[in-house]
Amino acid sequence: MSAYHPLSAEEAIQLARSIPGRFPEHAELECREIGDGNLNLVFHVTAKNTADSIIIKQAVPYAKVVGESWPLSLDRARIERLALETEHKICPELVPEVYGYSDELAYTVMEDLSEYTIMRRGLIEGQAYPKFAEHIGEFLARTLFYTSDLGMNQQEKKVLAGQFVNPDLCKITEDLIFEDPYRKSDNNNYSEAIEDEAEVLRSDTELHFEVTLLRHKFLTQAQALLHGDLHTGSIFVKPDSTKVIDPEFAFFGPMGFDIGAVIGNLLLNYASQIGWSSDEQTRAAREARLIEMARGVWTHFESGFRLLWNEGLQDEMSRTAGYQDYYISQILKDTAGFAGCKMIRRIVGLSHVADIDTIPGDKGREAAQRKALAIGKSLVRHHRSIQSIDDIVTLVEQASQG
Ligand code: SR1
Ligand code: MG
Repeated sequence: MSAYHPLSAEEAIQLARSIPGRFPEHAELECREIGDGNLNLVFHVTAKNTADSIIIKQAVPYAKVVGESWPLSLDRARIERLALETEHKICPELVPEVYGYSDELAYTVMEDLSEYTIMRRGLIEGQAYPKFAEHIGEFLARTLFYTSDLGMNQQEKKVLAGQFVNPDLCKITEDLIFEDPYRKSDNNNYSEAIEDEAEVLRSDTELHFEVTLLRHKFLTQAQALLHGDLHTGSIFVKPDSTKVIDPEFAFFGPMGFDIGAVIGNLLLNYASQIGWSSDEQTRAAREARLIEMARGVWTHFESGFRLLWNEGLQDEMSRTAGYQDYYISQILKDTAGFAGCKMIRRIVGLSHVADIDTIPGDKGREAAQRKALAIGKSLVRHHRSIQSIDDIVTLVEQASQG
């Protein structure tokens, strides 16, 4: 019989106490459940008179956002923990440290990042993060290169990929991102005001063709270990530091899916700017900053990835002249397509983004939704012909002008 049960605050405190070296011996500990995501419990355990603290994240056997009618495997806690450990080894500065875990109770004890801000929140507040593109570009280049057939032994990669078989969470993505927005589904969620847009998404067969190509890549291309849900709610930021959290959707998939997730979410914030009541100048400055951030994510990824390739390539055949350029140009096309899919799902699908949903006025919110859809559709539609990051920027700017 499984010992699994959701932890109580008291159990979380006992657990915290059992982690060696985290709290002074007689510290008085307090615990709050602070999970506000879609899937898990998150306990914040703090010591009363010192700055010591930890996080305990525990999976529940269903999707919290929907309820017990949507069962989800607890194995995702093991996958998340293993992904955190793998990513932390590759990028120690950019991923929280794991202090302990139980696969049976589906929890992970990890570094507390309370002094950071969730990036989505920071962007909504108009904060600038000048180091973000460099940091996330490095995270993407290193994690994707070192878990691919380019950067690791190919037999070991197959064994590692076996530990990241993640059917339940991949199914969420397959349905919510690559299928539901293009058909009638009880999962979908959008206001009457954009019913015309939803109808276009359901009937546009040329768009369906492009989405199907991207969906097939997601289903079949085990290129590297992906974070799998790299939106701005999975990233903690400070002006000088970035930490990537929440890799429970991790699996071996196409690299562009992670890069596209970051860029798509920056572009969702870009699209939201029209709905927030800032003056023209502020809005234009924020939009320009977001475009430069999106551009920077790609350019830092690309330069980092090329450097790792040139210095650490494990695969002899990949030294073939022209192959590096070809490989990177394919990742760019995928990045654009996946970014577009991610934008579309956040407007008409089950799970939205606060950047747009919390816009106070109906008209401003609708304008932002339409803009996000226009950009998303354009990126999906044209992804196979994209040659450079400038092409992506041009598509975004054209789609924004209607
Ligand atoms: C049922 S889970 C909904 C969404 O939340 C996660 O963050 C993923 O993006 C997923 O698609
Ligand atoms: Mg998450």
